[in-house]
Amino acid sequence: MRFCREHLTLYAVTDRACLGARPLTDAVEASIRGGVTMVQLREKSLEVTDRGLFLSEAEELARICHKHGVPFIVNDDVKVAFESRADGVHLGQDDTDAKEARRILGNDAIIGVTARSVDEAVAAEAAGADYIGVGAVFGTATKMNTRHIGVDGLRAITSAVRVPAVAIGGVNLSNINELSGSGASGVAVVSAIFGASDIESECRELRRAAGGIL
Ligand code: TZP
Ligand code: MG
Repeated sequence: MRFCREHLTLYAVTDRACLGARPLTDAVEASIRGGVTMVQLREKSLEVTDRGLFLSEAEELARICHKHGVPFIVNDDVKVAFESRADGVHLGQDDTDAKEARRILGNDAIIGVTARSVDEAVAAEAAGADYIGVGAVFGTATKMNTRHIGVDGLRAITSAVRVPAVAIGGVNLSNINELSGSGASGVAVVSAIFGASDIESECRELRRAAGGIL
């Protein structure tokens, strides 16, 4: 799928810990009905404990996303991204290098890289990243080992690179307006989406808010 910065407007990043007993596939379908523009499967425990289940989940989400024309990205694991026919992969600083991921997944793949500083963002752009995930912009309980860089840190990064950047970390309806003028092309959201009691309507409101500030 051809990537454009509008795909970053409202980027849903999954976390089954937020869902309770609700099936992941239902949650992702609800988020798509609510208007998310890209979906990432993030499975921090399954990727270690049960790669078979990680892969079958990825295949199922890829099917759902493709049915709706929404790009589907796998977190961390280039092989699962390749085997599930995902549109791309999202890589942290300790994951596979973006150049190696490009070699494996090909020129059409969407490759995102997390950056928490200007240096990391410039290096990711030079390595061929299609977009940069920047954060944590606000405080978050979803990811422990992250640094809180604030909206100023986000602005410094968006000013330093040409590739689009998506803000991640603690983004919700009450703080999304603070990202206005930050240069971000969108927001990547975990708990405010998958922890919501009505995922579809939460996404609809987030999408409206994101459209207003970006
Ligand atoms: N990377 C930086 S912060 C974060 C990730 C994956 C977690 C964001 O989760 P939430 O629930 O939207 O704060
Ligand atoms: Mg990672």
